[in-house]
Amino acid sequence: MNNASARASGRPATRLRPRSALVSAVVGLALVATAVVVSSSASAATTLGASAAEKGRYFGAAIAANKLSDSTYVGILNREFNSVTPENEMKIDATEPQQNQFSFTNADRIVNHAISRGMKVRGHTLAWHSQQPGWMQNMSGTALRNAMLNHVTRVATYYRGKIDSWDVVNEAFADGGSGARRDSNLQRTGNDWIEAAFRAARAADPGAKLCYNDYNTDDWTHAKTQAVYRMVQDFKQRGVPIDCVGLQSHFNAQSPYPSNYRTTLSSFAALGVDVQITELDIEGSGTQQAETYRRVVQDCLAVPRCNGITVWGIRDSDSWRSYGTPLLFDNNGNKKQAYNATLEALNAGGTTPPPTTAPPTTSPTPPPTTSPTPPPPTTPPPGGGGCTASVTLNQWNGGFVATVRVTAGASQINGWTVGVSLPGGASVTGTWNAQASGTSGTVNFRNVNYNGTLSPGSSTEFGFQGTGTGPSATPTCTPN
Ligand code: 9MR
Repeated sequence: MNNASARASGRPATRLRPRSALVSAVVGLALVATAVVVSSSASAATTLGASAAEKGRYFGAAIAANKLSDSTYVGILNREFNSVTPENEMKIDATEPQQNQFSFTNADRIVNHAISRGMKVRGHTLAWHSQQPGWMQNMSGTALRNAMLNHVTRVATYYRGKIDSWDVVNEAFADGGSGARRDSNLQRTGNDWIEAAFRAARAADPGAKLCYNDYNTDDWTHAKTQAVYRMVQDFKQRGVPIDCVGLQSHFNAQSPYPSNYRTTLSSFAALGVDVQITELDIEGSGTQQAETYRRVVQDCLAVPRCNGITVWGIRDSDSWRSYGTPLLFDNNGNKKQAYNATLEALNAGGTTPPPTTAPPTTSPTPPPTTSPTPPPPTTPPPGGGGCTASVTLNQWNGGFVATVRVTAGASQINGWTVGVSLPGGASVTGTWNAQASGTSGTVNFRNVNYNGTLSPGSSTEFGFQGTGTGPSATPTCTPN
């Protein structure tokens, strides 16, 4: 057992992330370059990160700052992974050991290593009942709530623009069948502590995806999974800024890979959030272990919004459960059978479109990574009613995910239809939080029953995934 026991409606449609934009451009170039190599040699990707990138995803590892001087470790890290999570260095006890005295030295070593190599960073974690420094463990009530919010704000502000996804809140639900929140000093500050943390994180770093992260939330039938699902659903309905759900996915005999794992991934995704597998490790060995890794990867690839997998360590000897040999590399850094199955499954692809068209032989330009400037949200359309829509794009070579924000004008609307004009050759392969008519040309997206009513000036989001190049024109919006 564990001993530790998307994009939200609050998110601006355009984001100013100069550093990330640069990283995206570099990654975009790398993606195109990878595709060129793939097509000319007709061979599959040879590393986890490169293969995941071809599917518009990342493949990451939890890493420790004190191992960055280990050349075997760093060699594997730099070769195989395109995302990292600091295993302990961003936790509350590490970053705020004394109240209001922040320490980022070790976390910075990891962040700098990652960013200088174009890797994403998952921030872990801003608010958690565990690994609190002594001063925080002894606090309660309003003082603790304010200290927690100050911590979230200061740390997320310090790393603003550098973090792809933050685990804003970690492990806040109880184990067992209750579906209740875990009792903790943070929970006792009031049930709204989680949403307060998310709002503070959004204000501090509007460009980072904000995740709720937990363990034993892999089996769709478990009360804990259902409880997290209801919280995310509630947050989406009330406009609490949440973009992603992290499933830790620590699997062993007591907590095995569940056959309904894909249902769990797709059910969360259907709420309009990304799903990330954040701390994957699978105890065992040989074929049994390898086949479980294969299934996890296949499940993620089958769900368009499962956009990344992180394993919780590099070699078995690096694992918090080293006795269970749960990782992809052995103690000497050699690839295990589990590694080969993982890479094979990544290369085999999934429903997410891999690059299908031959890239140009001339010097390729990276695909656009952002959408055009959306219409100013403060100007209501003529007559004071109506609605507007804007789109943000995650484009890779051959596919894209579009997130569309629908905003009501000066009057309440009770339904909306958004028209999106797709470039030639593009086609929609999946939609969430809306009903699509058609798959190519101008596609109309109509609200579903829970997001049609928008009070004046308020907004909601839906999304779709497609092959080819995503939309570049501003969508139209018409009240129903
Ligand atoms: O892997 C981490 C280990 O080095 C720490 O000692 C431990 C302390 O709580 O935390 C481990 O990471 C945990 C993660 O932060 C949250 N999910 C469970 C992970 C494994 O315990």
